[in-house]
Amino acid sequence: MEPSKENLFKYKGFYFGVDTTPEYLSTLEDFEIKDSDVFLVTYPKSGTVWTQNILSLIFYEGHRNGTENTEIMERVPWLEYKTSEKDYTALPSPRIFASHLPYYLTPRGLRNKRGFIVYISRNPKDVMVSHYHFSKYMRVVEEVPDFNLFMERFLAGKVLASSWIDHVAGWYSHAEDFNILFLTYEEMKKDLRSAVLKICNFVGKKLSNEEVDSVVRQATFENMKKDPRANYEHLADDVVDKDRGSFLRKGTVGDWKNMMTVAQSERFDSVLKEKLKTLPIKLIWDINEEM
Ligand code: PPS
Repeated sequence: MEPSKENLFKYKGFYFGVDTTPEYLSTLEDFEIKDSDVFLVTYPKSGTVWTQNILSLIFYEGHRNGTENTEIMERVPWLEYKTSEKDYTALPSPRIFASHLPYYLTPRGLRNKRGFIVYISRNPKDVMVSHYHFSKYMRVVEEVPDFNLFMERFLAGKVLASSWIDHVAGWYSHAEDFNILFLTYEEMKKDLRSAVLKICNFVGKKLSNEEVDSVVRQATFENMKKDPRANYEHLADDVVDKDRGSFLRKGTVGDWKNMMTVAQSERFDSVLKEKLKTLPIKLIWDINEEM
């Protein structure tokens, strides 16, 4: 079953949501990169909003101390989903962008090691389950109510951002072309402070211990859930169905076990098994697992 054309279109072999256009995407190759630019890159449902919030807290004192009430989407806008009136060249430096792009569609400047890329990955069963729930909440994402069918779509890469394994393996295998920091959702969950410090060191941002504490405190799942900006509560009713979910849902490692049957999990493993061996990271499927 093919994805609905009302929700997704393919550009250079990769599925995009319909809130961008092939014309705009074709300009991104030449999108001018500044050395100070920071790009947060993820496969969907891997901790994007979480890390957008962290980057905003790291870079903006007014966010950290609550004196400014700017939407996180304003501070860390989407590269490939740009509404026409925004002028990205006019953003203050360092500019921070979020993106789901595969490595091969990124601006050429990034591939010349300019700017900073923070790439977050998450175990694909949790990614898939999170995406499945998200499709009920987000109106622009096609809802496939039958979970089995959704899983087959996910495994075939017929979802937003195409195949999970191609995305993650693509970025890892081309790491040498980029100035890139890899983190996982699971390590952020296990030790958020260390993850925040790694990001600060990578982007060269010096914060005091108290400032780091403040970032960490405001980036926990519980506190983000209470923060309307971090939970994206400004989204309009024609974009999201607030009766059927929220951006921050459970925020745990291993929630797939509550959704997938043993047979589904085995089917998932059998499709990805060989390709997973090529990844240079150990995937964490349960929070009690050794990292
Ligand atoms: S999107 O649509 O691609 O931008 O989604 P994304 O933000 O990448 O992923 C959403 C999942 O991330 C969880 N999340 C968090 N987990 C732990 N701690 C914090 N602070 C946090 N913030 C967001 C969010 O709950 C989604 O995961 P699930 O499993 O659905 O809860």
